[in-house]
Formats: sequence, structure tokens, C-alpha cells
Amino acid sequence: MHTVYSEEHRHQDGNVELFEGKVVKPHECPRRAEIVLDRVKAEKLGEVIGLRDFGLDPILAVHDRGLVEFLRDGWDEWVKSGRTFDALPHVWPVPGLLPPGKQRQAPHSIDGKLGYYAIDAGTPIVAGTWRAVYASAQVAVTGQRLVATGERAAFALCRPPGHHAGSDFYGGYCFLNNAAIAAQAFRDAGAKRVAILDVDYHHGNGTQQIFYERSDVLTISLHADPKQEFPYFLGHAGERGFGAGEGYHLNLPLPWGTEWPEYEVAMDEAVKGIIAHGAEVLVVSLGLDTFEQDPISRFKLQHEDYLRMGEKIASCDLPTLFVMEGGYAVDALGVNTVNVLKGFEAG
Ligand code: Q9C
Ligand code: ZN
Repeated sequence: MHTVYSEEHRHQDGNVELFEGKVVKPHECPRRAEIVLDRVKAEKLGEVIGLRDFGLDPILAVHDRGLVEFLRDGWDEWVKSGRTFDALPHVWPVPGLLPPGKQRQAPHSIDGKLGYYAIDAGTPIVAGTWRAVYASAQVAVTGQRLVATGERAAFALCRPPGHHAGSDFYGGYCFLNNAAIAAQAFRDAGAKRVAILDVDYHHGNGTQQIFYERSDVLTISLHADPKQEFPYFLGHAGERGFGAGEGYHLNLPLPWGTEWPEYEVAMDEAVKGIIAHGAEVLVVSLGLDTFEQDPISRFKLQHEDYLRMGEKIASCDLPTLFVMEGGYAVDALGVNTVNVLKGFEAG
């Protein structure tokens, strides 16, 4: 399968992340994408293709204009207000703060806007953020076009990742939801039913939120139980969709320490759901932070398990777009990512 890649990702290169109460170097760093690209080339997975620019339309089909304009202009506002170091939020409009029935409102001040749009303080905005996140979304849509025009599969090597970003919020290292943008692009290209399978270690809260009231895009996430793990407030088994979307979202939370045998059981349930949905196309949110050596995660998958994961995904027997998400054991990230893709091709 072909890989879509753009060097623009390098412009997202933050200095700080607030991580469990400490200021640390961001786990989500440029070397992640480079090591995956190196492995794709070394394994001769297929051609490496640059992005095509589809403009703002596919992004605005999923995200509110307010968020998009904030991501585009926020850095300049931050600089105008006298700062040059990474922009992070420090105050949030939690629901209980507001009077009954009142919606939150975007303030004018940049510090207020950061807290309005961000869900965490781990996702720094820097000078190049918009360039990188715009390109990441275009990489996803370029991959979507490859699959929509006849390829069995494609790999969108997106960076920054996307699955924590919702229609009007960003965070968890994610700014725009690349997988959701691609899924919507499949719908707009005529696919009646789409499925998104999220195998990142963390719950895909943004993807869940975007499609929660829709029946055309089935969303399934396997992840560490939010009772224990980020994003903490969403991702429980009881969340099954709402209104027209009821029954079209599936969360499969798993405990810390999960190994392949239990993971496989959840994968089988996900595959069953995708087939039952009658999806015409599959988007995989491909996070590799389920790896046993991941520095911020607590599942125990091994290198070879990713081959099996790829085979399982292939058993859906659908045209498939892989979209890169998380994975922070950087030295192993290339091997693990390409193992999924090779397992898929063998399956
Ligand atoms: N103790 C992705 O993998 N920090 N994002 C968690 C938990 C945020 C991960 C701290 C992790 C975000 C795309
Ligand atoms: Zn993750």
C-alpha cells in the first residue's frame, strides 16, 4: 500500500507539555513521523506520495469555524499579547461554572480562548502549529482519495495526530481530527456507511463526539479504561450513541496491563460490529501506544501482536485507510506501525 507523507509536520515541535504535574519535553515530537517513514521505506511497503491540498472544505465539514480560525490565528494573538514561548491554557469553563442552561462563550482574550478550546495543557501551540495540522489533515484526505478511487488500502502518515480533537475542541496532542475528516470525505464521495476503528491506547473522545448522534458513521474505540486513564471523562462502555446515532458507537475499555489475548477478544467484537454495520469503507485510527514499552501507557502488546492486529483488520474485508495516531516508544514506532500494515497486507 502507498503511504502519504508531508514534511510539514516538522513545524509542530513544541518545547513543553504539562504532563502529570510536571513540565516535560513533548512526547509527541517530529522524530515520531520520521522513524515511521524510514521503516516504510526500509520495508518497501509501497510508494511514498506527497499531499494534495483540498483546502478548508473537508476540515470545515467536521470542525466548527471558530476552532479552525483559533488554530490558524491563535499563535499570532499570543505573540501580539507579548508572549513567544509555547501557548498553553491555564483556566477552563467547566460545566458547573455556568448558570443553568447557559452555553459557554468564546472570550476575546487569547488566554481565555486557549482554555475555551483546549481540553488539556499538554498540547502546545507554537509558531508552526497551523502549518503542521493543516498539512496533517490534507495528508488524511489525500489518503482518502487513494482509497476512494480504487486502492484497497492506504496509509496516511499524519502528524500531529487527531482522535482527541472534537468539532470545537483540541487537546491530547491533537488539533484537527484527521480520521474524522477522512471518514466525512468518504461520505461526501458517496459512501453510504463508513466505520472508524480506533486502536490507539487512549479513548478516541473527539471521534466519538463528532459522530455521536449519527448512524452513517459507526465509531468503535478500544482503549484503556477512562476510569484509570486519559481522557478520563469519556470512553465508558455505556456510551452507545444518542438519538439517530444510538447503537452506532461502541466503546471497548480494557484495564491497565492488557495483553494480546484479551485485546484480541475486543478486536473480534469490533470486527463483528463493523461487518454488521454494512460499512463500505473502514478508517483505522492507528495508535501504537498499546506497546509494552510505551512511556505513557500501560498495555502490554508486543512487536508480533501488531502483525496479528493487521490480519484482524484485514478480516473486515473492506477498503481501508490507516490514519496515524499516537505511539511514544519512538524507537519501536516504525516497526510496530509497519507490522500492522504488513499484517493487513498478508491477511
Ligand atoms: N496520565 C494520543 O495518543 N496525557 N494522545 C496523558 C495521562 C495526554 C495522548 C497523561 C495523552 C494524549 C494521540
Ligand atoms: Zn494515544
